Amino acid sequence: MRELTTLATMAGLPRPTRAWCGIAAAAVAVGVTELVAVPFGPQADARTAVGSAVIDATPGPVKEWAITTFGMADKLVLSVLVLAVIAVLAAAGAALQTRKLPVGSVVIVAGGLLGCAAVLSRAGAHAADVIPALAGTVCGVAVLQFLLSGRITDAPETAGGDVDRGRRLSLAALGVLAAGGVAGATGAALSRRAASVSNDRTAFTLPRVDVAAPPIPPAVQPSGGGLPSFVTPTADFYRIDTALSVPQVARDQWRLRIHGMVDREITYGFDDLERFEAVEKVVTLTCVSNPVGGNLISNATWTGYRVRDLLAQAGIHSDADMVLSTSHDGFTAGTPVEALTDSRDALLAVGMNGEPLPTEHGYPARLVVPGLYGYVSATKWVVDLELTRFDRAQAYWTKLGWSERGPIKTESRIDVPRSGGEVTAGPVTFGGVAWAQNRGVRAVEVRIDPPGGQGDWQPAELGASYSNDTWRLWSIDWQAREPGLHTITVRATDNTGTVQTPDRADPVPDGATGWHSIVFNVT
Ligand SMILES: Nc1nc2c(c(=O)[nH]1)N[C@H]1C(S)=C(S)[C@@H](COP(=O)(O)O)O[C@H]1N2
Ligand SMILES: [Mo]
Repeated sequence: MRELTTLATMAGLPRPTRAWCGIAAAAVAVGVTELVAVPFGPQADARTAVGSAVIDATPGPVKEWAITTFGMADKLVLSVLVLAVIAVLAAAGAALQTRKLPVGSVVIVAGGLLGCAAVLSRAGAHAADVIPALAGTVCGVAVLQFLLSGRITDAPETAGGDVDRGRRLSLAALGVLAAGGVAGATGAALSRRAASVSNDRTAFTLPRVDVAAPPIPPAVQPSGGGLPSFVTPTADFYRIDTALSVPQVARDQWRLRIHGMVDREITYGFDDLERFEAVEKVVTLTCVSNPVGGNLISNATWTGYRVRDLLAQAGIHSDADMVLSTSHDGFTAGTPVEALTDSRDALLAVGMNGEPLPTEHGYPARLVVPGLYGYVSATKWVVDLELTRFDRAQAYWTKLGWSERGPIKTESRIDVPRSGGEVTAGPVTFGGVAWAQNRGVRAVEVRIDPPGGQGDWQPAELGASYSNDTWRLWSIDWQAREPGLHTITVRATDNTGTVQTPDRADPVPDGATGWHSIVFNVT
């Protein structure tokens, strides 16, 4: 008799209500997984593992599209997307579930097994790390079976007909959904807290600098408001990486292994670094994915040790031409040996703007190589340097179709006015930045086209040149007269005399080119 009622109830439940139950059950599955994962450690977090697996499996062009479209919000978008896909599948499964065909439960089990597989595919995972995902799956299925069993809708006081029964079930599902959400958020927060190296970081005092960076003259900043500051405040520094959760590496856990084509393999602990001269350098980092006019470029003062000094102890073979650096989370970059050993003083940086590296910028140590895009040089959370050859090894982005070499191209950007901005007639100051790291910027020219016409190239006023490895700020005074839409265009010339090319190139495979233009309205 019970069987019959249940069957009838389930068939009688509207599809949207059942879909709701599916979403609620999935929330419980994810929430319990997150909560149970706390004592296991970050490697047992199935949600992050799935996200990371998605990042790894995403084709290069799609990754590039995601970075240029979402920029630094790419990880948030991915996390929301993963949860949305789970919700949609769970909803569809539950909507189709019948007594004979438990589609919703099958979907949850399949998702759970995928989660387990993702966990096991990550570096450093143990068999036991699938326990949280299994526990989550069992709870998710149990909750779905319970919600759809009819036990809520069949309670004796359900006399008000289908509408009431549906509403009561929807409310129950909502409660379950909230519980799953709270469990998940709590679990994620506890995991983050447990793994966090923020205390380790706070306790770290930067080494006393042996070779200080030259002081930064105020003249690096030209007149005119709205320009970025020459040194980017750490909080505003762009961030790009493939790490869905920021790797947490404590100093006493950190090792840097140097091996491959060397006379003797060396492994440094963090304290071993004190033997080397501490160097401070101001270097502008740039991402290869920075579109023309984009903001994936920032400048900081870095404190660290010359990579050259660290490598010298190992004795580099003369036929090695690449250093393959690997991060704690498995990212790799291939950097020419020359760029790491010549006079540009590539750094193993431990400090940024006078503070320990922020975790998201590579704590406790990362590479900073003047003149090269980050994807071939700036490995964060770096733990391994292998001396090898470009004809033997490939790095993360090179495997996906990016160029094996990534020297930064001569480019410039307009920061003022803003695209589509309004400018009132009278005197105004426009400005922006220009960069050609390792060569340096010699000149910046600006062209302002009036409505229906074309202006002449005029030299911009340049902020003082700090070094060839840093960007240069520019500004230009202008009289706004004629009302209407104007176009402003900028181009830089580097110290080799090369003028920034007008030819548009995509960020793939080795960096965007083209002139940055902005349309503004004089009123
Ligand atoms: N471990 C790791 N290091 C990494 C990356 C990464 O994905 N993982 N991305 C690189 C890229 S593409 C860039 S542009 C720089 C960005 O450094 P930032 O986030 O400190 O600005 O880091 C580089 N180092
Ligand atoms: Mo990058």
